[in-house]
Amino acid sequence: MRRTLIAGNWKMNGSFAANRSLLSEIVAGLPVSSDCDVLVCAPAPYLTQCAELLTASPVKWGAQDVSEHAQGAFTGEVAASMLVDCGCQYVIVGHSERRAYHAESNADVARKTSRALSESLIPIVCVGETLEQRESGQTEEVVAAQLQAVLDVVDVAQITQLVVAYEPVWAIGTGKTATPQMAQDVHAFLRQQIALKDVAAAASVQILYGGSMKPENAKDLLAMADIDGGLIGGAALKSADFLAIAAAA
Ligand code: 3PY
Repeated sequence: MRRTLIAGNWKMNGSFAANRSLLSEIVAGLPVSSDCDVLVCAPAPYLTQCAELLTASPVKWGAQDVSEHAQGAFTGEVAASMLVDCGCQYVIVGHSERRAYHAESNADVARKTSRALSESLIPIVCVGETLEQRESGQTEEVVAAQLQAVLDVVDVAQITQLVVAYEPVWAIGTGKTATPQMAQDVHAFLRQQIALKDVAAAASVQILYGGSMKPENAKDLLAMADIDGGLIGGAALKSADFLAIAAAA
């Protein structure tokens, strides 16, 4: 049985003051559920604040990106070991905004995934197609290539330490959401792709849906057989919305 993961992706939002309010409201309002994990992925400068405010709570924290390099002369980069130092357990890799605005390729995402795993950080590997790709019938081809690049660099034991997030690019920050069935179809396809490498690992990998998940659609999305949680953008910045999504899980 797979646990549900409700993960907030704060993107480049927040301040010490705003985070303090948001996190204290989340901690105070968290539903008591033993099969749902709650995670916030904060901008790097706030990870130590997350450690300070969340250590005594069940809420986990993680980062939004990681360097593929271990350490050294890489100005501006943040190493996986540094994220671990800040208490992170997870890191998002290959979000479509990084693929689009920072030209991250499937190979880059695979190297970041390997680096995260080598430091025992759980990578949340994002895959997803653009509107143009969906409309031209390329969804499966695109997400399969994105996923395969990662599967090629991990061994079977490591697959079970991955989280995959299906985030259709056309549903990110647009308010549009995939219908539960559209999302389920892609999640089932991704799980089949993993099963080609290892059936048992495929059954245990968490696959999250991301892309305008909000309180109004969370229950129906999370009810689908292969949707094991959400990677939540805008709604993760409002405690009431984030808590409502966690309660729907
Ligand atoms: C969104 O929901 O907009 C996201 O990009 C979540 O990662």
